Parts: sequence; structure tokens; C-alpha cells
Amino acid sequence: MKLYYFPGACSTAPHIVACEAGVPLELEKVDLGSKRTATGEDYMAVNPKGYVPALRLDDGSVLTEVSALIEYIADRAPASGLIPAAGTMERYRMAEWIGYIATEIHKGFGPLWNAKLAPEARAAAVAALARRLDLVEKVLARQPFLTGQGFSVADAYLFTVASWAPWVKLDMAPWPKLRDFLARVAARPKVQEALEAEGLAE
Ligand SMILES: N[C@@H](CCC(=O)N[C@@H](CS)C(=O)NCC(=O)O)C(=O)O
Repeated sequence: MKLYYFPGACSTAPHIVACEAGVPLELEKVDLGSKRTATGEDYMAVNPKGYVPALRLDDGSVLTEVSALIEYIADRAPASGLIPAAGTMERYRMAEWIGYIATEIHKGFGPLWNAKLAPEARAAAVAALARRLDLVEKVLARQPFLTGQGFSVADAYLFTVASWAPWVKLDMAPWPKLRDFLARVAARPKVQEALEAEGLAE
């Protein structure tokens, strides 16, 4: 399988899941401006949506959307415990978190990447995102990971998007448990492996 990625973008979530699951991945970096890949492929032909991530499967087909990729990769290694079995209530709880992270937190960061955003619009975007992070903070106050005691695909996704805070100048002081979570996840050897492969390790 080949993951089309950009360092530190949301494509890092499926990359972390693959490292944690022990699922081998080939990596191909995408220039999001020119829409060309490192080997010169036309990325729009790979993924007409034009954004990362995309996963080229072994049969040549392409799967897109972070939420689909993290489930697909984790399901290749069920013994890793990164995702509950399909059809169980635990799996729907995981889907609940993945949906929340994708639509409320990942996309909640979106406006903050716009350096030309008017101050009032930025304040409104920060306030909306803060409400979403407040809920995460409450959960992480009672358990180390989103779904309980073990690291899961949802944690890989949350780690990836919440790590954008310094890039968009979001002050994380209101969420100390989330900050602890980020440090705890960053210290995981397989997370370091993914970050190093993307040229992001500290
Ligand atoms: N709904 C998509 C969103 C993907 C997304 O936002 N990708 C960003 C990086 S985190 C991107 O590639 N942006 C560049 C662009 O849209 O041209 C998913 O979940 O995969």
C-alpha cells in the first residue's frame, strides 16, 4: 500500500496508525501547491479531491478520507487493538469519536490556517473550536486515551490535528490534559517513527 501524504498534515494520522499496527506502507509526498507527487505523478489523477491523504491499495484502487483510511489500515491488523471489531458497540463508539474529530476538530482548525482572517472571525472560530476541545479535556481528565486505557485510531487522529495548535497560534493553556495527552502520544516509539519518516521528529 502507498500513502500519499504531506508532512504534519492530516495524512499523519493514517501514517501513525500504520506504524502502530505494523502495517507496511510506502510513502509518497505530495506538493499540495503544484499537485505533483515526489515521483512526478499528477496527484489530481490519483485523488481528484486534490487533498491528502490518499491510500493506493494493493489492487491499484485508491481510498481517500482520513476516517476511512485509519479504519481500513487498523482493520488489517486486528490484534493491534487499535480499533474494535466491526459490528460491536465499541466500534460505533469509535466511529462517534472519529466523526467528532473529523467534523468538529479537524475542520474546526480550518479557518485558523487563514492568515488573512479578520480578528472577529478568528475569535469566533477559536471559540467554536474551544468548545469542542473542552469536551475532549473532560474525557482526558478521567482516562489516558479517548476511548479508555488503550491507544486507538481516534487518538492518532486527535494527536495529529491538535498538534497543529502552535502552527495556528492557538494557545493550549486552557487544556492541560490535552497537552499531557499530546506529550504522551508523541513519546510513543511508533509515533516517533512516523514523525521521523515525515521529517518532523524533534
Ligand atoms: N475530508 C478530508 C480532508 C483532508 C484535508 O483537509 N487535507 C488537507 C491537509 S490536512 C489538504 O490536503 N489540504 C490541501 C488542499 O485542500 O489543497 C479527509 O478527511 O481526508
